Amino acid sequence: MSDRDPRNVSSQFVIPGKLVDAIPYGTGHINDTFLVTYENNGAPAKYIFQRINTSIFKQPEALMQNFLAVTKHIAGKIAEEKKLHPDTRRRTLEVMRSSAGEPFARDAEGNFWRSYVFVDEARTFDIIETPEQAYQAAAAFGGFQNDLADLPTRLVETIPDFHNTPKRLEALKRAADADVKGRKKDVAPELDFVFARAAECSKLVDLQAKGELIERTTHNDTKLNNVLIDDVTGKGICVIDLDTAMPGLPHYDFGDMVRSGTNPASEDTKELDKVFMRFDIFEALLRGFLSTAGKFLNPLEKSLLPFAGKLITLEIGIRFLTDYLEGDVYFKTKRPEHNLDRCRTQFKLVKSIEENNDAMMKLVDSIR
Ligand code: ADP
Ligand code: GN1
Ligand code: MG
Repeated sequence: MSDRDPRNVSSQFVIPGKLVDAIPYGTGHINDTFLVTYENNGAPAKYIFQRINTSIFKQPEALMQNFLAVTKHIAGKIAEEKKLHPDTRRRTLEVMRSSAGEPFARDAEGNFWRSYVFVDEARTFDIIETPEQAYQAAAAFGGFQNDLADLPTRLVETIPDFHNTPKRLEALKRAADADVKGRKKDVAPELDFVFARAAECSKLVDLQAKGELIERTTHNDTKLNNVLIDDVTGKGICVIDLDTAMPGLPHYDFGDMVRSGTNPASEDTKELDKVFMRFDIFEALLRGFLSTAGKFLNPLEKSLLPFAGKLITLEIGIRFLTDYLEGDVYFKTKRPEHNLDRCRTQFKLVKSIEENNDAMMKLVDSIR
């Protein structure tokens, strides 16, 4: 058995029945995810098991406390809204406990594992196919922020400065100066692309420092495959991947939706001519997000949503480029140039977003 096998830890969770199958699942870049099937009284029951990447998430216990705070608060909202129908248990993640009562368990190698109930009859999309899917996913992420607007506690920052773009830029400069893998010579155009936009990197954090933008509880990893879309209703039923739920700006979430949702090609394609911003998807994301988050966003926050798409796309591109220069130590990769390919798609998308700036601003102004 590999040291990354949920069978090494499953007996520590209080889960009825017997484990009958465990397969790797999903396309995430950080944790190891498995779909695990149990048999309970002759009926199958599915769970997700995840090995938390503790070289990235250095405080897994605190992270799981965030996880519980978020899921309990959302469950409370669902009950409050009297939306108690058969779907209630599908609308937020239900964390399984260990026999010690913890929301995680450790295997013999010290790996941190968690488990939650698999939400059936729903799926995620790595590439958004229709404006309707975009609308529903964005409405779910906006609803997530809205539900957490009155969370009584400030969540722990599981990765400090996660969306601090100027700090990401500094990290890129350090990686380029150190050039530990001798890769800098291959990325001159990409470095020029970033440095030509350096002044814009601090726009949001500067406004926050001046008190003009307000910290909220945000998800911070709103890749559109982090919301489950119901097979029957087509609605965004459950927001998942809560590792980075923590204090942030609403723009980080909207920006990452634009980054991950508007591009019709994959994040790591080499066919850059296929990468661009689909305006109809942008519009659907904006309308969907405002349908639920519009309740609490002030006019300044709203007006900065188009900029957020550009900034977060640039930021993730900077992170891929940094990881390429550092020798692929952060994101999972499958080929030597994987991070560079990812960086290039992000920068191509940034260009396309820039070209659409006027139309995006006009649209956001027109939505009341
Ligand atoms: P990662 O950090 O690796 O992205 P996620 O938590 O996003 O991990 O899970 C990976 C994939 O597993 C998701 O994109 C989704 O398709 C699926 N998934 C995760 N949790 C559930 C769940 N509770 N029910 C159904 N599918 C899930
Ligand atoms: C990572 O874990 P996953 O694959 O959902 C990363 C995000 C990036 C994304 C790029 C904790 O997300 O910040 O936007 O890859 N998560 C972390 O695809 O760094
Ligand atoms: Mg994910």
